[in-house]
Amino acid sequence: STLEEAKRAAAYRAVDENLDLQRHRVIGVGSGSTVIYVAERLGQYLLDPKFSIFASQFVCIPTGFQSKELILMNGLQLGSIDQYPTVDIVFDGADEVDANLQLIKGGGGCLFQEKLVSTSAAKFVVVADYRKRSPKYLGTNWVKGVPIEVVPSGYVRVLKDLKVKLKCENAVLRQGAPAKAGPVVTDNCNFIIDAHFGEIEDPAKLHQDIKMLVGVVETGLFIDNASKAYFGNPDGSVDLLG
Ligand code: DER
Repeated sequence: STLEEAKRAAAYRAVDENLDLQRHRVIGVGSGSTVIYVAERLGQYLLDPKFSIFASQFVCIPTGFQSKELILMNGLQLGSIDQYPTVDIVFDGADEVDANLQLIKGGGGCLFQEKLVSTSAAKFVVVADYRKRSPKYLGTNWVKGVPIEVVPSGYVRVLKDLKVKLKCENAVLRQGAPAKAGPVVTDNCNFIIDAHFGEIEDPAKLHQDIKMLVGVVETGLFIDNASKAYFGNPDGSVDLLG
């Protein structure tokens, strides 16, 4: 489908233009459907005699279970963020990107490990399709709310504080149905709350306000973190931001 081609085009271009075979060794691999093509491309470097001498040095750091599977499926060497706390470059998807490269992430429920890796990386490159780009504010195209990872015992408290303290009228515990009865449980054994704030004019402030609530582990607002973003278009062309 053209959507998959758009994702592949963005991912391939992002890897080809940003991976420095001489300098990059510890490579973060994000989560979701676009980053599948990042892992695919990295695997191709491994199989290409021109590059394999460098690519065999790659250590790929996952951002969750699915990400780990991608690394292994593409024959790449798996490392952990505690073994490699400093990451050279990370490629990851996003749910929405605003004009200042601020992100909403967490649609796939992997935001904690994604943020742990992306903020441990010298360079964070976003790979996305055209649907993810918002001309102005976050909360414009992505209407599923800001994902928030919370400690299970604290989710009722966080829902109350979102409503009372942050005037959020619509915040819900993310359910696993139909795949699983009851709430989604993250790779870190936590819950996810999706909180709707409409258009977000000051994502940095909103992130801080949410982060301060008791029970919050991390928010899906990635502030001043991404250095550039590649958006794949249906015709196979790719737009670059940053
Ligand atoms: O949850 C996330 O932040 C993932 O990166 C995800 O949102 C990526 O979306 P995609 O499946 O459209 O690439």
